[in-house]
Amino acid sequence: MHSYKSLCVVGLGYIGLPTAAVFAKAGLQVTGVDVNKRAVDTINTGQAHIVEVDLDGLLQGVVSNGSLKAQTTPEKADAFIIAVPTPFMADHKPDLTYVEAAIKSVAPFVAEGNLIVLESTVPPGATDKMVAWLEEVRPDLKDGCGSKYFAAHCPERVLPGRVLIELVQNDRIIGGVTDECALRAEALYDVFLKGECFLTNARTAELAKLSENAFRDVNIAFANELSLIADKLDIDVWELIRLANRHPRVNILQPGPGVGGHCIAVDPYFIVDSAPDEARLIATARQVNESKPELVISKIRRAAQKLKAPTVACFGLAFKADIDDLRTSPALMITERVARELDCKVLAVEPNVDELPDNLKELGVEFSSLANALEQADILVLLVDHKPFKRVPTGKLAEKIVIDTRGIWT
Ligand code: SAJ
Repeated sequence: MHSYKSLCVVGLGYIGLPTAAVFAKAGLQVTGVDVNKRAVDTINTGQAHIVEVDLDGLLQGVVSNGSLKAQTTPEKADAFIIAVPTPFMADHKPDLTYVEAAIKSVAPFVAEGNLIVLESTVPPGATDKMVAWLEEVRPDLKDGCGSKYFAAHCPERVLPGRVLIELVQNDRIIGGVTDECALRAEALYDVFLKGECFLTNARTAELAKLSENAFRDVNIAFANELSLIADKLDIDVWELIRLANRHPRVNILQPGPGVGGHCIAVDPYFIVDSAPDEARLIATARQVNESKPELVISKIRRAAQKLKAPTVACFGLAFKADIDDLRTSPALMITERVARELDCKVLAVEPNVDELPDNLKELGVEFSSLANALEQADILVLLVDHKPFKRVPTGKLAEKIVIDTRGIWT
């Protein structure tokens, strides 16, 4: 079996940094690369520039014993992992410019026998594109994938908040450009993986990752659509779902104010872009989920119009429960729109951050404690099911207008 001694990880974000640290802990000499100099400097002090459970402690150990170092440019290694963002463009088409820049930045350092793994979530065919970009700047490697060097797509599937556990425990799909590429990539992950590796080709691995997140998006859309139907028919959607889920083969997910995060609200569009005529259900699910924040705002607007100069309290800004990540969050977007568009005072409660983001500060939104918001506000809008909100006694909600998008106060 092939053995790796050194690894270069390009992209030190929510996936790249924990991955680099776990490989370093497993004994590889790891160089992490990021264009963000501040992130690199922070990592080199043994601290993470992102929040993830137990990551700081792990980093501290591998940086101080010299097995992980960060820098802004790549260097030679036995294997390379690319874990850069793959956002979409204005028309929802995947933007692979970071992948192209990453592979071109490592290209001068790729030597015979090296392995290159693409971990970023990408549309089908992107790993082949990565290989073509490499060979464009390294003509000496032309048509050499699978013999001179090796390339594979090994998508990550870890859940924010449980990254270090899931990185090691989850099964992994290994999509080789050739069969030999897949075997070489499997040998790399074997260094730390407790889950099983499943070998396939790169295109299947690419679509498998997208399918996982589209599966969840479609199922959340089903729950969100049920919430609209139940609203119209004056039925409590939470009770409805609880009851339906007593069936042994039914497991309806939870409705909410919309779908946030960097994956589930993005990845289905990559499938739609690859097969627009066929991906009808997946495209509709995106529409249903994207319409949800607007419906919540309408509800708040209708409630506010009934009162004179009301105070609206928004509970939760993160994109899901018990995390501090406010990026791509429907809760944050709803709070911002309410502050911008409605004639009311807005309080925001977010127990997982120390201060409000600038856009809310600029709009005059007041950062409030839970107790103060429950006391002061006329309209209570529950946007995220954080633990402290679940403990609010029902008495505190009496005589208030409650708009509960997560079903914990109804
Ligand atoms: N949500 C609901 N109702 C639900 C479940 C979730 O409205 O019943 C919302 C959440 O509030 C949040 C969004 O969906 O706004 C996404 O949250 P999530 O917990 O479902 O997923 P992420 O985005 O944190 O992580 C997902 C995971 N994918 C799957 O579970 C299939 C994770 O395993 C992936 O690694 C990650 O995307 C990724 O990086 O692709």
